[in-house]
Amino acid sequence: MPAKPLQFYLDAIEQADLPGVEALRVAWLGRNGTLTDALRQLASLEPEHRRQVGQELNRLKQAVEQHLAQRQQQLAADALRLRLASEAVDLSLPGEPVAVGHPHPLALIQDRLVSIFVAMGFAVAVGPEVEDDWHNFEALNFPHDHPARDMQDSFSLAAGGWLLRTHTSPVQIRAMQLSAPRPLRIIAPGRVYRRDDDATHATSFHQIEALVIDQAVSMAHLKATVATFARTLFGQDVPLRFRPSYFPFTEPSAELDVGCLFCQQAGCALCKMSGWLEVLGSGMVHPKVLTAGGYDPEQVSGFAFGVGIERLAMLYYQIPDVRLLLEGDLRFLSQF
Ligand code: 2NL
Repeated sequence: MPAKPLQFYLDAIEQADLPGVEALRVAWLGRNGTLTDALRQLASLEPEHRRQVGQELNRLKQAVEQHLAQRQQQLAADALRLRLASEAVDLSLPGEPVAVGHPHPLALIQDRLVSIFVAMGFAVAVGPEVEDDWHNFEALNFPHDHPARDMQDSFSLAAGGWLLRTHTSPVQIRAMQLSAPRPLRIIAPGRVYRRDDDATHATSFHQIEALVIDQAVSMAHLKATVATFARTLFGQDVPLRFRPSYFPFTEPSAELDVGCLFCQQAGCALCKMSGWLEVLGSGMVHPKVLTAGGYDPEQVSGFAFGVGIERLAMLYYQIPDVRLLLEGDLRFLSQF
């Protein structure tokens, strides 16, 4: 097929879009392109004729190649300019702020408590949330029909007599069994479960329990430890009160109150006009509990105490409703 005049090619190129330019290049200059063919057919011409036609064809080919390249470059530049215009980035605008997460107030308080006890030389112990009756109740001197078991109404699993731990004490029983007869100084932080659900009780909450076992551990050690803890958390001048109490796993037992942080003991709704807030329960480890943990109550003694983390967080941050700690509302949580 004879080549067309240059203008034919230029017109076609001028009309083409980006894929069109490539299609034209293939149609003219590809392996079976019309210009490629024409050049191939030079071979069948007579020599003097061939030279002249060859020159014209090659000039044509060069011109077509150059215009194809030009058009392609121009179309690509146009497309880029268009895209940049539609995706314009204004570098002077403030960036999209990245929402940075932070610890939950319960985690903040738990970390704070753990630090205080670690500074006093306690090690941190953890254990299973699914427990057996022996570790959760029996070893802690809860008799089978003792009303204390009702006080901690538990969630039992359908099979095998397992239950969700009602306190972190079973972690300490397990730690005692692992380390007896050596001295022990541990805290056990963690989630616990009870079948309580009213306005002030959740079915799941958090505790830290502490346990010290050694030769000649006394009530004086207990008082000094909980007083140091309360003063570190609430301030050196906070009023403290030690009050008799009862737990099946300690004898004697006592609770620690701090002077009401809200009314400076003048009397308010939070302290129910008493001037005092209950912070923790404690006592000297019952001999039967020492025995269950593998210790000889004739050789060693111990003290233990338990702190409710939700309750402490509410006191510390002056949070009026426990549900705020459980709902995950960012308007509340982002204040910490
Ligand atoms: C409370 C009271 C308490 C304990 C927890 C304990 C653990 C072992 C042995 C003896 Cl292994 N006692 N724990 C002792 C007294 C009180 O918790 O009101 N907690 C929120």
